Amino acid sequence: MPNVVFYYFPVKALGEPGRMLLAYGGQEFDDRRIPMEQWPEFKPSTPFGQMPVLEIDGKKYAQSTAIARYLGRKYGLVGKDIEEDFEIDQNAEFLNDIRAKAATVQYEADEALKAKKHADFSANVYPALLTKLDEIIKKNKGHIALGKLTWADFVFAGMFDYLKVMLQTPDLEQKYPSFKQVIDNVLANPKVKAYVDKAPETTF
Ligand SMILES: N[C@@H](CCC(=O)N[C@@H](CS)C(=O)NCC(=O)O)C(=O)O
Repeated sequence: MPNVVFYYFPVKALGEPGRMLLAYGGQEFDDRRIPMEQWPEFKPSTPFGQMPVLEIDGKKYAQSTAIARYLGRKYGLVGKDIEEDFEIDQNAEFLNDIRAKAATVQYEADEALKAKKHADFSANVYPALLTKLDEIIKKNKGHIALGKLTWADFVFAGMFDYLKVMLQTPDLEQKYPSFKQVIDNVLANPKVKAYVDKAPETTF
């Protein structure tokens, strides 16, 4: 078995999809959670000055979506042809769009402006995006694409708590029960469930 190290901050956010996919693949890995105070020293050793980073036998792989797609290919969580793969990519990009929109609010430094932006996005931006996502998941019977388990389900399930924090909606799965279906479908895999059960508890 290759020597695998997964580097990320001590949170789920963009790191959890990769960790869950490694667990799905039955790949043992060193789950290296870099504390913020060690980050400045570690940062220059990463391909883009960012985490997550997946290291396999000394070779470093970066960008969370590329990592998820790579592991998805490795473990058969893909489509049967390039058209099906396109559907996974397209819907995974849509998840990234939602995350990116919410991040513009979450990382606004000015608290008053952040509150204003949140109110605006909650009224005018998030509802259409979340309704569209709900439709996609319902059409795909509890999955992000292709009506079956793919790596995009792991992207969603892994970053779900992060999304809830950024959307400031702790009851997101109550509002959209289909979202919970995706998470349940990922956790239905015993290896993923075992990883999640023993992983350090973090809020997002
Ligand atoms: N496009 C990148 C974004 C990665 C990213 O933004 N990582 C953040 C943590 S979520 C980071 O490393 N921040 C520290 C920094 O930029 O110094 C990906 O999807 O992996």
